[in-house]
Amino acid sequence: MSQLISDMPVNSGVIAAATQKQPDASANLAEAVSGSARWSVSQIEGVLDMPFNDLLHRAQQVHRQHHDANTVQLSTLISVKTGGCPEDCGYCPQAARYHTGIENQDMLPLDEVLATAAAAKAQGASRFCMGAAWRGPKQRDIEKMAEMVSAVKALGLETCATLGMLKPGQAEQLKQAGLDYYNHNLDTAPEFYGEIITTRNYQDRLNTLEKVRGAGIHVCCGGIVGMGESRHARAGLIAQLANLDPYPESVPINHLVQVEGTPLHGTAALDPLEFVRTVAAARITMPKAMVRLSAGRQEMSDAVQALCFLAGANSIFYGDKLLTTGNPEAERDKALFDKLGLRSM
Ligand code: SAM
Ligand code: DTB
Ligand code: SF4
Repeated sequence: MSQLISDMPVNSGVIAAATQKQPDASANLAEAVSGSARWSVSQIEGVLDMPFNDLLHRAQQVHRQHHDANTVQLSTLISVKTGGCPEDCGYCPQAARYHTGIENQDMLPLDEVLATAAAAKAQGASRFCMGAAWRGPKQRDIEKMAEMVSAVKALGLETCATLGMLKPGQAEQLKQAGLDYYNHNLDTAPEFYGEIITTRNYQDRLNTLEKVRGAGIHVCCGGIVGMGESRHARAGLIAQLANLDPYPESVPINHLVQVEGTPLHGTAALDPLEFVRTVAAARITMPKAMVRLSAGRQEMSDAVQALCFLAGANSIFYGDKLLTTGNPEAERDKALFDKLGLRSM
């Protein structure tokens, strides 16, 4: 079973140099690629502490070894069931206990979801991610989701779902229906987690990730930055993700979208360069993963987004809405891609 790691000892050959200012990370990178590397929190803190130019150079080198440097994957999100969630995630506008003014919506009918998926495909998205504001799906929900997944897949899109905690057998049902990815985030470092969520614990999240992996579904797992955490806590999150065995195929790095009515509304703003550093650390420690520049892009300048791509982000959410909050209009993203010479996939 996956275990919480703290500041654990690391395998031999893992870079000690990452904690120095001019790291030679090559030995460790080889292990990271083979999946055998184990990163300590302090090593990742060493990466985050690097001079900015060195950090971005290293991230870009790693990126180019494994990915086309000018290609970005596009996923479109839809909220198939909105609001009224019993959980207490302090960032989330969909938790029933906070008064955020969002309108609750029961599960959307299949034809509406399919129309949105077809439109996303026509706009250039390659993956369609279906999110639901549940603690976890009930059996009847899984049956409806399975139907939705199959129908979206039949349109020629990759499928992703984020439905909360899974019970035994549910991941297998989703896999059977054709689900390619399941998104379930660790959100933050273990030591900061209790400040943000109390209704499910870290191990619950690891257990769901293990069910997803066990069913043969690709894992999409990341976190949120800008919730008032320290750099040490950002290192702790990246360590948890990078030490999953294997590390996730897809790693969304969300910037907190501050929503009025949630406990985290009013959190002091994070320096955008700290966000860029976190993206770079994800790229360096998880070389083959798709690192997604996720929530928070609407509030980000083109320049900060460009730095995130330079730091190794190679996937975005595309379309004018995330789940309940805004995302850049497709036209703004097309203009940004043109400006940067980026291609979509
Ligand atoms: N209810 C399911 C769950 O929590 O697993 C699935 C949907 S939930 C909205 C998916 C993820 O969105 C959360 O784990 C969190 O990382 C991210 N998220 C939610 N609200 C956010 C916000 N205001 N800013 C940034 N990310 C957010
Ligand atoms: C992820 O890591 N970010 C997405 C997706 N996975 C489901 C969700 C972001 C939600 C932002 C707040 C909202 O729109 O409600
Ligand atoms: Fe519910 Fe998911 Fe929002 Fe947490 S993040 S309150 S589980 S919808």
